[in-house]
Amino acid sequence: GAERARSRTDDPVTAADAAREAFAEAFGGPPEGVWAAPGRVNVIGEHTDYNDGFVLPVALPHTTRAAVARRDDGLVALVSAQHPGERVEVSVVELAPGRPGGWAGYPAGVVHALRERVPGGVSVLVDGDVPAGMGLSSSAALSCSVALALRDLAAPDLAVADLVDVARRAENDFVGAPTGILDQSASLLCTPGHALFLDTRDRSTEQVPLDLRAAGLELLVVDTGTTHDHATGGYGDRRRECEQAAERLGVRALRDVPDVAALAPLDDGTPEGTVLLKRARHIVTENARVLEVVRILRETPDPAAIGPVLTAGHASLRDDFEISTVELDTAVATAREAGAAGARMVGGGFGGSAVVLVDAGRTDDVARAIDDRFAQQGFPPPRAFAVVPSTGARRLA
Ligand code: GAF
Repeated sequence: GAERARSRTDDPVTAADAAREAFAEAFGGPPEGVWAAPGRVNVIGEHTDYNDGFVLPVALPHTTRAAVARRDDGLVALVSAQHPGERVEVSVVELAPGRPGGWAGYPAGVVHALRERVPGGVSVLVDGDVPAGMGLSSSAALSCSVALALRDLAAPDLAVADLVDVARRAENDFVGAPTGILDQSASLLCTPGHALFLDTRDRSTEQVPLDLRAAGLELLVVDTGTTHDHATGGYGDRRRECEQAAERLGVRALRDVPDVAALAPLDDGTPEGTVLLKRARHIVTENARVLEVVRILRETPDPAAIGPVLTAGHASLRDDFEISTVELDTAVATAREAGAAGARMVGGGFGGSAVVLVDAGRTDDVARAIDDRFAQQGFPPPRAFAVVPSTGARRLA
């Protein structure tokens, strides 16, 4: 059945205390503060961010906490409660893309991006409960918690919105994952009870009310247990295909394509042209779906009406963008058959989670139907939990 999102983050005081204690144990003294940044689930607008398009994420209740203190010996010392025994120490001046790698690359990349502000170095303890590799943006939660900490401690002139680029540079240039700004924007800028409507071209935002509980709805995240890694493989391929399609169409970005009819020049009869047409068609229709969902949420008190748009988004990711998996397709189809209002895969694709919009009274039925179908198909058991649009990055203590 559906397990509620219950974690230490439900109690910020406990979460902050745990991080502070773990910091003291690792570094022999108290941190200067504790910060938290959430993972995200995108309501709609997938792979549009690096095409200058629209996105509509909500923050998860799950966060990464960073306990941080400045040092004066020029070292960056990194410890993670999720990777016990892997203490990383490197001097600020020796930080370079890929060094350190692994989980430490995200906080180290943030320190690298702000290295002039922290020449004496920092000690960082991170602790979190955003499921990793599930399309829920655990990496942005990690980098944004550290970015906000360094801003508060050493770069007060930076606005929170400026940290989107700090965290993105950590991911793109240091870790080497060619992502857009969806995840960092969601983690830093989301507010409780709202979805964040973001135009990734001009960075304008609107907080769109999304009170699921009042509408008797639940947003169920179904983690299929299949992982992805955006630093390798398909994600970068899709990004290049989108750039090629924009170039062939003579537009700055696929955002500038007004409608599907304008994609006709891509259809030159070659297999390559057919692929580019499909990739670009996903982006053009997905941008339209974001605008449609925002319109519905602004106009109707019944968010269930966005369900069919979410399901259409899944079909587009599956058939045109070709980044779904058999597990994700199965979760989405089963949710629909069990009476969900809508369902789609979320995040970068090639694994990860699906999101299901469902009447609160049906959540358990839907979760059970997915469990049963996965068992029948011989897939590993999925993990389902309900989420509410939660708070963006903040200082806890
Ligand atoms: C990943 C990336 F990090 C985001 O920038 C975005 O492109 C997303 O995949 C797909 O919408 O999470």
